Amino acid sequence: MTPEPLDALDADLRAEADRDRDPAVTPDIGIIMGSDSDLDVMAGSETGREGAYDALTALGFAEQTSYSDPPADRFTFETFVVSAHRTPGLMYTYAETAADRGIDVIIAGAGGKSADLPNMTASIAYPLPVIGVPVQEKSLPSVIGMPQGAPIVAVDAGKSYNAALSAVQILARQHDGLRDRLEALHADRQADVARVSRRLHEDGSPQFKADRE
Ligand code: RP5
Repeated sequence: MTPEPLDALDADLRAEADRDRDPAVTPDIGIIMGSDSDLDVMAGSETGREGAYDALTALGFAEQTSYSDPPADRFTFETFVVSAHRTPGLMYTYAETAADRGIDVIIAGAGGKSADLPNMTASIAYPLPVIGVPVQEKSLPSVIGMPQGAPIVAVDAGKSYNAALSAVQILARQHDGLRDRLEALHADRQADVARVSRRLHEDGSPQFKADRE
């Protein structure tokens, strides 16, 4: 017997796919992960590295949490937990409905040695592009190891931030405004490097290290 919350989530995704909403009010990017324990890597965390959530919000995307009451922002993303092994039916539904729900790119992350969510999602959602994020180093072979003719784009372990930038690069081919935002973000990062470089040079290594601690 399928548990009721799983059936309900599945039905919501399928109903949304049938609604044929204006693309301006549907999420442009879908983020999925195998477990909520992946969230710090997939979204980013205050104590660790920045993640996809941080990159997307820095680029002016808003997280869409309701299909009927979308954010005012033009560009949005959604986030779900979808387990390839524990909820394969939900994975199938998510990937199969993504394009009809307005999603243009999926970012899929999973951890462990059998990190099959990204590669299976890529197979089902094809030709929608899927960017795989190995949540751990040991997940890398199973995320990128796709057979000939079954493509996935993938980033290095833990680099969901880069996956978000890649997703926006894909969208930017159709939206000039996004290209400008990507360039501005890149310029900010370059300025950060220059600021650090000048400080290291002018303070000297011992002082720089002491200030950093
Ligand atoms: C994978 O197993 C998930 O992506 C996660 O990284 C890992 C552990 O999942 P939990 O046991 O924390 O739910 O499927």
